[in-house]
Amino acid sequence: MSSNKLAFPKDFIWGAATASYQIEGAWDEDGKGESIWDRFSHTPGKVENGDTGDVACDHYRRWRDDIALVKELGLRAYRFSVAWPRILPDGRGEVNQTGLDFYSQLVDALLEVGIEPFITLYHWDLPQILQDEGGWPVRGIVDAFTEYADIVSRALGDRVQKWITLNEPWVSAFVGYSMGHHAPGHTNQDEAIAASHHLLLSHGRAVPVIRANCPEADVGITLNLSPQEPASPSVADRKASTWVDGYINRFYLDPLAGRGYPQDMVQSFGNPMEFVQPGDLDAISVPIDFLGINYYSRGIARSDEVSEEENEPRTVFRGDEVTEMDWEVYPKGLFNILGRLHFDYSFPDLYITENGAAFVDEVGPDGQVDDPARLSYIKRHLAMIHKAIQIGVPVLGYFVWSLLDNFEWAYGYSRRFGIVYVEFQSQQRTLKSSAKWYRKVMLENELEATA
Ligand code: JJW
Repeated sequence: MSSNKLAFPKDFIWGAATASYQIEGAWDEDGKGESIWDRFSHTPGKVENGDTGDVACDHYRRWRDDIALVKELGLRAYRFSVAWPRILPDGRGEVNQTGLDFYSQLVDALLEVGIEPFITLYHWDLPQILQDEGGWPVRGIVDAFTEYADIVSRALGDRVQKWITLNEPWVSAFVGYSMGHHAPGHTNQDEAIAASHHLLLSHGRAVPVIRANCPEADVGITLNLSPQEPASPSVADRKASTWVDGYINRFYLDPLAGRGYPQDMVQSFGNPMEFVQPGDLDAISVPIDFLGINYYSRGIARSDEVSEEENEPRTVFRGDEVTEMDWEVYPKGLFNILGRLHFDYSFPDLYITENGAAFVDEVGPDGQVDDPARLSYIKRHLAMIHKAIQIGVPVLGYFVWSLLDNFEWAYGYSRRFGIVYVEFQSQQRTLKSSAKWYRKVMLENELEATA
């Protein structure tokens, strides 16, 4: 066993990420409007254990302590999202200044301690009132989002330079409108496809608005990307794999890269996509300054079709190391996807805007939380990023998901992704051993890799 040091570029941006609905709580305070996640989580049967984001990590009240924590950890950057219904309780129109002030103070406090804010404008908490008009499947949402992006970038653009329009539009569109596991809980694929287009168009329209309000801005979008492999070399399994890749990855990457919608997917969906209007594809492919990547795992696709070669191997080796989400730990997938984005798609600068893992944590008798599995997960993914940088992929930064244990959507509080443990009754925060280790990595700007 040899040990070597993997040094990162000297200006590499080390961070951690959160999202408004997952940490803030205060769901109806200070003039905030209802979001689709308030409505969804308040609907019995939608979220595990009946959990809601009503209180979450109580970050809306404890934000000063949480920034002190971020400072103590030695993070260079902090990625958080703005809750649209705090800013515009009616979705558009009247601005709730108290909501804007909350984020303005947060930004000031971060800058004061030398931490760079990365703002995500939309991380799934759509104002319910806009959903009542039809939500993302209806084109009117695009103007509402552009107005919202204008208001926030006007207010914070003098101090914030890193802007992410959307987080994981595939999850917003398909998990929310087609699978129904997320808000608003619909199960209509045509709605999801229309939602997807209006999400991308909203992104494209917001980019120049943010740039106009903040000439120094770097603007990007964050996608959940997951490389797909066929379960066997059979034609049927390879077709299945191409399909899932088209569904999760290409349906977003292609239009953003100026390639238009992938025709195999348009055909397979059987949706004429008549909501795509002249000029939309140009708007969507507006040049971005960076692409954000949320990476958790790969997928292994198999066809339901019974193949002719019945004795062929039906499942490629799937590592038996999985997280509490039952997602395979597969660091190499991150290397693969980074190479593809740079060498095939020629995307500009890349940030890993999320990577991390849920594991069951136990508080020891000494009050410590030892989480070697999470530490190892993060370490091996960082090693893959280092490897990608070595071959010329411009990865500028990395954000652990998440700073804090928080509300993991349909799983409620049952899945802990934090590098900081949260005891939700007392709201006490405890650095897990992964956080202490990460602090050292950031400080030294290098990773001790064992090979
Ligand atoms: C749901 C697929 C069947 C989050 C999903 C697919 C079908 C049960 C982590 N990323 O909390 C959720 N996360 O808010 C953003 N990444 O449905 C941030 N991907 O499900 C984190 C993927 C995800 C998902 C969740």
